[in-house]
Amino acid sequence: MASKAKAAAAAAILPHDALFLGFDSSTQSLKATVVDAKLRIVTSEIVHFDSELPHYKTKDGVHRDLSENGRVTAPALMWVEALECVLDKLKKRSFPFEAIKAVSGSGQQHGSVYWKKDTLNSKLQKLSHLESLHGQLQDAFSTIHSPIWMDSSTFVQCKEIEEALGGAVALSLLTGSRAHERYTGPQIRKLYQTQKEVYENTERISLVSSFMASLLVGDYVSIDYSDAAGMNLMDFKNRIWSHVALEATAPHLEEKLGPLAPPHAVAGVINPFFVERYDFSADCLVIQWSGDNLCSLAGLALDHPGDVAVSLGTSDTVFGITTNPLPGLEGHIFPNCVDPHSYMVMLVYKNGSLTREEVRDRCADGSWDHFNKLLDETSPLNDGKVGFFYKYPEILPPLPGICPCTERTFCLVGVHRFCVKEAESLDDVAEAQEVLAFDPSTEVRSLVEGQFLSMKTHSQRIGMPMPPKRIIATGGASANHRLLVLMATIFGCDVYTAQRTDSASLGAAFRAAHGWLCNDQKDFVPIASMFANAAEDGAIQFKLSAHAGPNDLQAKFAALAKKRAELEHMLVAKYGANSTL
Ligand code: XUL
Repeated sequence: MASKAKAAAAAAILPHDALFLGFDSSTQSLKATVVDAKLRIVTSEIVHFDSELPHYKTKDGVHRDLSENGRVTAPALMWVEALECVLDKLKKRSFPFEAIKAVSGSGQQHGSVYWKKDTLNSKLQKLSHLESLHGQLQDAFSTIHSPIWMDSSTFVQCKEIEEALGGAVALSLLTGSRAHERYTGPQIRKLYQTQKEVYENTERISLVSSFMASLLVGDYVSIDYSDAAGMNLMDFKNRIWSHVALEATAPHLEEKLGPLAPPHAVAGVINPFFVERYDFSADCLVIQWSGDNLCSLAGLALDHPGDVAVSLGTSDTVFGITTNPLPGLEGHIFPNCVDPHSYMVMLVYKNGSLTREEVRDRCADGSWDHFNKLLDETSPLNDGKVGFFYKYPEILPPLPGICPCTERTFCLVGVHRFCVKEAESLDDVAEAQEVLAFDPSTEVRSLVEGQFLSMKTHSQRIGMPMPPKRIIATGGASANHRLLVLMATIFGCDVYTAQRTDSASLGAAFRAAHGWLCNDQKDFVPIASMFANAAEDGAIQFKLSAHAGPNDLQAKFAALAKKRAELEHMLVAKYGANSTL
């Protein structure tokens, strides 16, 4: 080990008896995960909103407003009560709260909480341990309905904000993403336009992450600049609020948002409420909370540019670290929450496991074994047979049209199949004829190769180094080894697997330890040096599941990826002709 790295690792040693607590305030539950100084998981606990807090009457953790298309909210008070509930559960098990040196957390991204005027002085800074937290805060919000990431009711506001900023690309270049209906800026604008009195009566707007941190500190906690990139309000390169974006959103917004903070910073010490009730140590630090996807990046121990995670779940998600992000119409860019010099780029596909299951049911009698056999019957590259499977309207690529009557976007669904030849040039590919059907084995391979080829192309387009350094695969479908082999060949790197499903709360616990270290060293400490001191049986060990594969095959896949991208471009031009993209 070079002497600089040795010194960093030596500085990154956590006190041997310390514990670090990470929460994940997600859509359906609040989870707590505790790690020790060697980053081994000590314990975890969870509260499910629907079943354990039924009086909030949520379904899957949310309220769907039947009177307004696309409106999805959650009651902020439920998240407060969940915090008490999860801590009560740990207390019942005689958990040694006093050993916790620092706490941090992960929150579902984009959701916003509206604190009513005068709440800070009269309630939040005056918490009494003799009463419940949710009892004391039940009248703390100017609206009890917090819009969350599932909301898609702000189409109009997205267009207004994009127009005011010079278009979707300009907004993305400034804030890291084009306007998205779930993003907080468009949500705040809608609240300002449709419930002005609520907006006026709000003294502070928090994200779910900074809201939960505020409860622990008993004061308003800043929004961290990683989660802030999910708002369409922050100049993501300079990590400051963008005045043009603020003005295009709502008046006097900066004073309601408060200052931004680095994600590894100390937000404060834990409020006496938690010391009295649960026996936390009075000097336990609260480290800034951040967004769930960002915390997952930390939980999967991605710590260098070129590290990528691919989650094969209901929707497929790809995220990774880069120092050279390329904002555009696709994907999302956030400052990395464990490294001030790099960024996390993220792509979300709607056609993930449900689309794989649809092809399995149609071609393989509903059996994964049969699906795998069909995959084995065909060779890599599928003899040039390329497919695009959109069971659901896809985000990547977006294929939207604008409905002339409602002016709402609609997206095309369906399957598009093409045959291309190895010798063809990209111009020839643009002329390729669509075919109506493939045989079952060709269909199966064109689906899975297509999904990975698309991930590779779009990741590269948003600035991910290619090939990646390594991929950590997660999610249900990562149990299928054949998919991992294909992923390794197409991306051209080794693929590791992580079987744990709690990367967000685990990442929050790692971030608590990391924030504590940075504070202890009075300087930023690279998280990699903290990971270097983890135990062999710690939570950052992953299994090597598939090797990169032969170079010549990788090169052929790279050529096929280009041809597929050309076909995709053609589809967007054809079906997205009326769109504003
Ligand atoms: C990310 C997003 C979701 C939520 C889920 O942009 O909207 O992944 O963070 O909690």
